[in-house]
Amino acid sequence: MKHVLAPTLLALAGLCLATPASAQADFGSCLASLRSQAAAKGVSGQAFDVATRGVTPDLTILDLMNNQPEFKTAIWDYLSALVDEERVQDGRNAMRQWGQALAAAEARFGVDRHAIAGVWGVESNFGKDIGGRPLVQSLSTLACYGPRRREYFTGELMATLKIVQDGDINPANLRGSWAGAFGHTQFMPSTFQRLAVDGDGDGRRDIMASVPDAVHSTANFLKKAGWVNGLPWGYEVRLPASFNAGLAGRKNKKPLGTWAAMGVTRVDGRPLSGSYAAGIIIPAGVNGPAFLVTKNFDAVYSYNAAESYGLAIAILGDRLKGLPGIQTAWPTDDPPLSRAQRRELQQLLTARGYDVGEPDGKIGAKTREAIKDVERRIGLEPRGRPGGKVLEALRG
Ligand SMILES: [Ca+2]
Repeated sequence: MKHVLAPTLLALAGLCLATPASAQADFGSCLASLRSQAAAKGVSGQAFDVATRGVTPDLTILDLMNNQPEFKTAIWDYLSALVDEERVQDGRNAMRQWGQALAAAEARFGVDRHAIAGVWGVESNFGKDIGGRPLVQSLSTLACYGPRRREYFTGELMATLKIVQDGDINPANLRGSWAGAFGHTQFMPSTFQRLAVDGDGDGRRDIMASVPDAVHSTANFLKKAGWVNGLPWGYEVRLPASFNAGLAGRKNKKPLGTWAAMGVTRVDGRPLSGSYAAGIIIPAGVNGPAFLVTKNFDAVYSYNAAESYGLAIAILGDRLKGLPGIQTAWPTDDPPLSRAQRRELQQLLTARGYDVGEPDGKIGAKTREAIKDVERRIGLEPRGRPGGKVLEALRG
């Protein structure tokens, strides 16, 4: 739920911001207008005033939008940070610790606990990375100053105020990403309203403080998105040399027998058999890994409407089940880095005198600029990409 704004929408060149003092004055009149909209949505004036008391706009959010990387992240870079050994180990620990809650959610909604854990791990790193920005502040900033989609963020602000008014979550705890996704499941407030459920039986839905509430809510999301109990999400396949790439696509589902007749085989050597339909996706083209995907992949896909994202959850779930990760090599000669390797890269950059901030494995604007410098020196296009060649150069 984090990526509600496509990076292309965030190229906000020339965005003109008011000075802080006049922004503050504008913000006051913007809030007054939001207050009457809230009243029309059933949010009491008192609840609105309590939630917005002392709130100032957070203009750094608009800077964050501006600092999105300008090139599209390759799927292998995306996956190598989201599904690395560290996250698999953290996931095993989380599944052990919260085994009862996961089993209860699986039984209640008929959704595989590994898929639930996959979402949890990718969305919030099992609750360790839930975002620390006060939701009312972020969403009122975006509702008042957002360069696009102000109506959308106004709606999310209204949903947030309802959550506070209904007493599900202590407003002091209501923090999340700059775009307003929050909690272990990183639901947007309107998604919370539609789909969050009580998992621990205390009568409240609290995806911030209660892991059982979060995993039950995730299971409910996947169930409502069409998850079929007992159906695999899919698996990696090998395509025949003659495969027509035009047949690829999540939505182009065919019976397994049709694919088998074309010469598609499972990469693990098991037979392609089952009485369901599936599509084939080739995220990096016919020369990279290929996956056969069922309706359950669509359910995971709907969490964030991105193939790469759905694949991260699916593969993490597989790894947590004890299955191997992706077998086929990605079509690149510059291998992607895990988070541990990204931290090493940042430490090496620091040792060379670059200011990259804390080596946290997150590739922010400072790290990108430093990497661009190294890329130039070793004859690569300066893109700010944390890749194996840059790491090797710094090690040497
Ligand atoms: Ca609860």
